[in-house]
Amino acid sequence: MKMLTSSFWRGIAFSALVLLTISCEKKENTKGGPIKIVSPKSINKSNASSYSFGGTCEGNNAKVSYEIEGFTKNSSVECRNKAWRVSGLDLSLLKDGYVTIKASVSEHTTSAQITKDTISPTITADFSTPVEATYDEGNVLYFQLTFSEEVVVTGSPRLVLDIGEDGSTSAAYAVYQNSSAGTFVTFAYTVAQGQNDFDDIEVREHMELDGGSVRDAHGNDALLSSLPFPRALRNVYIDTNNPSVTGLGHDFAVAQTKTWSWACSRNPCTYRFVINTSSSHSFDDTDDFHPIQAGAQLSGNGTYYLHVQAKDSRDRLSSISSVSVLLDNVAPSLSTDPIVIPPDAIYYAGGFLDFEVTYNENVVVTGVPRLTLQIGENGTTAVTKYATYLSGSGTSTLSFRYTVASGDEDADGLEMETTIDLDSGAITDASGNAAPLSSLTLPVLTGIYIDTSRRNVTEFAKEGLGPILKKEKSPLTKAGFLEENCALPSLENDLIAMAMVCAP
Ligand SMILES: [Ca+2]
Ligand SMILES: [Ca+2]
Ligand SMILES: [Ca+2]
Ligand SMILES: [Ca+2]
Repeated sequence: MKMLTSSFWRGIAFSALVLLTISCEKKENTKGGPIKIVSPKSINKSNASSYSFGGTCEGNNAKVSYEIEGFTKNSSVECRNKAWRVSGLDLSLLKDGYVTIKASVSEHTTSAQITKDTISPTITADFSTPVEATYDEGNVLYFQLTFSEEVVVTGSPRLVLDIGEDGSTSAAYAVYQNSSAGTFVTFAYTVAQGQNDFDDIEVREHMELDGGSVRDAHGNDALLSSLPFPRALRNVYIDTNNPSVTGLGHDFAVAQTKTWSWACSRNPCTYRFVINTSSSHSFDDTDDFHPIQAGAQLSGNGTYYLHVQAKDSRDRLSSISSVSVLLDNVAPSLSTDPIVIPPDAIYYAGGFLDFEVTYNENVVVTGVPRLTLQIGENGTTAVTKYATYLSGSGTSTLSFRYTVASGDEDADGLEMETTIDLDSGAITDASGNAAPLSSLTLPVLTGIYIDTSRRNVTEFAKEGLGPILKKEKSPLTKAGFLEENCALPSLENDLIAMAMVCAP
């Protein structure tokens, strides 16, 4: 009996608990809450005209009312299977900015704030490209774009570079570098061995997404139209070859001294060099490299050679550059032969007295050096005149000329000095060593006469005896021509002046 009584009360208590439980569930189903809005997306350019959102609820068939701030067609949906969803709303007329969404079921309400952003990020005109330089294997070329607003990058968008000489380029990719969100997007390209470009690297006009994306925080794809980079990156080169010595060349001019300077096709380099008289040179492995970039040969005669080798920071060696120079520190000397003087003759007004001076090597003339003549009676009436430099610079023989002037008279033979008057000019060899000017070796000058007071063959010609003109410079004898009243025996040929007969 006791046991029956105990079982009875336990049965009553269990039934009450079941009834209570059923009663509570029924009450909450009717109310439909609590309600939530689950992770609403931003409203952006692509979803604004067909926007969907929703959340969780409890009451099946309960009426869930929603309200979007600024939207005029707010309505309600039913809670089904503990969820509610609003689809296909055209929110394109809402202003960009923060938007509040509210949802309610019976006395339960909830809200969420989202953003409407329909402006796509754009690429601005601000950018940076690699600094002007020559890049080696392992060097990194950085490119940076600036967007109009912060962007989120996924995957590995890339810029396409054309590397190589024009006409034989190959594509290379500067790939997006992970970076904190912001308006800057950086791309990097690491130079690989074997690549070279000595006529500017080029960048193609468009970025490749390569399966990635560039969007703002609200899901708007960035507008990736033309990049702001110049197509060719001026003075941006790639050189993965071994270094080479630059700045050297053979000298074709003779010099007294020579100072060479050199550089390297890339920086930094160190160098070793030697100057000798051999056209080729091999360095020993023990010859050290130094940062020195100049060497000099300050004396000597003959051909000297500079040999330079460079080493870059990766211990790659250049080939040996060898250049030469011809040094001359020996002054010219005068030929021991007498100078060449005008032929013995009588010279008239307008006639030329031509001289030649010869050195043992080629000389260079600047200005108008001259030979000093004395025209007139020796020791009394003689006056100084000059046979001036005429031609011959660059050769070993210089020509000088005096043109007989009206009034010149010298009946006892020409005289001249044994020193060349530079008259502010210069005579040197090709390297600048001054040529000697004094101690000219003179031949005998006493057969050279000047007579401008008497009729000469030119004047005869003016009188109509044309053919005689050709013999103006004929070596007429002094005795034959100083006489008055010369007669012309015939006009048959140009030797007529030689045959001219003068009256006693
Ligand atoms: Ca935006
Ligand atoms: Ca190129
Ligand atoms: Ca010389
Ligand atoms: Ca004289």
